[in-house]
Amino acid sequence: MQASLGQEIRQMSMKWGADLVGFASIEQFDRFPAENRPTYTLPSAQTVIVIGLQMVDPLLDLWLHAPPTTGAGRFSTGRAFEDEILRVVCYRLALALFKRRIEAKVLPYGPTPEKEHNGFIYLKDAGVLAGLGVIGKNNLLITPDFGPRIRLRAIAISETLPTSRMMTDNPWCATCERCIQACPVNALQGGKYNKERCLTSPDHKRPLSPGAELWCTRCSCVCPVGSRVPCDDSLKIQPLHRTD
Ligand code: B12
Ligand code: SF4
Ligand code: SF4
Repeated sequence: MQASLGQEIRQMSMKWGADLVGFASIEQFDRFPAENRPTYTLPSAQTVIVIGLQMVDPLLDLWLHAPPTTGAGRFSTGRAFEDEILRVVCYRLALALFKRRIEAKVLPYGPTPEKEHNGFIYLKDAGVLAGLGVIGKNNLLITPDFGPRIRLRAIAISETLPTSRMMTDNPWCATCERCIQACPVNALQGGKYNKERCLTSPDHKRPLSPGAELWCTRCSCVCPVGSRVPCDDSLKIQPLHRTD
């Protein structure tokens, strides 16, 4: 096992902008469907590196779309500043490893309208397995330093590295219900996340311009864990128009 390579990967990732880095072994992903395992993208995968970026401002969580000249492209190329930073960190890392003849693949972010099964992995779960934190009552990965205000991305590599220790306790949620109370559509009631309800939130897809919109962040904004940076997702600027 290459402890020094793990440390080097951590240092490189942090230098390029990552706030959290964790390592999970490939066997830990056996619990997921085959099309949601890292081996779908990299059959020789041995270790999964999970990279986290602190969400410092809800506006950086902005989703940008192709110019709305045609209906077709509009929702197919969504990307946000934070995800772009994460992508750059991951691709730089993959390139650095490739130069050392280590196979490395940045794992797909999520299903696309064109391809439901594209090998995307469950990033929150990967974050838990890589020791970054635990799943909170808000159904998000909460981390000691940043709470749930962290976005994630992962790389699979063909090298076996020492794995991070998983957090077994959640010391925060037992006496707290802030996220449950803050949800505008009661999607977190009863201790179970209700995706259908969540999707009806009036705070999802708030348009700021014809090509940019914001998603609801209430259940992460209100979480007291690691809230060193104040989080306020009430926009001071008025949306230009609504498209729906
Ligand atoms: C599709 C999607 C959505 C959909 C549906 C979400 C869903 N959960 O079904 C919609 C659009 C509604 C959505 C909303 C949001 N999302 Co979203 N979403 C995704 C995406 C692309 C896939 C998620 C998925 O399908 N997961 C699989 C399902 C089965 O997971 P699940 O229902 O949440 O249940 C799992 C956990 O509860 C877990 N679990 C519970 N306890 C434990 C314990 C252990 C030990 C383990 C291992 C696992 C575990 O097990 C369940 C099954 O695996 C991911 C990116 C990715 N590739 O992971 C981002 C992602 C989950 N979203 C994210 C965010 C931030 C949001 C929003 C805040 C909106 C926003 N501003 O971006 C809201 C939050 C809603 C909420 N409270 O969960 C972040 C979460 C970051 C974090 N800190 O957790 C992710 C990881 C994107 C990213 N790049 O960082 N999302
Ligand atoms: S993202 Fe918004 S609607 Fe969805 S669970 Fe969180 S607070 Fe509720
Ligand atoms: S707001 Fe409270 S209950 Fe919700 S995830 Fe954070 S600590 Fe847990």
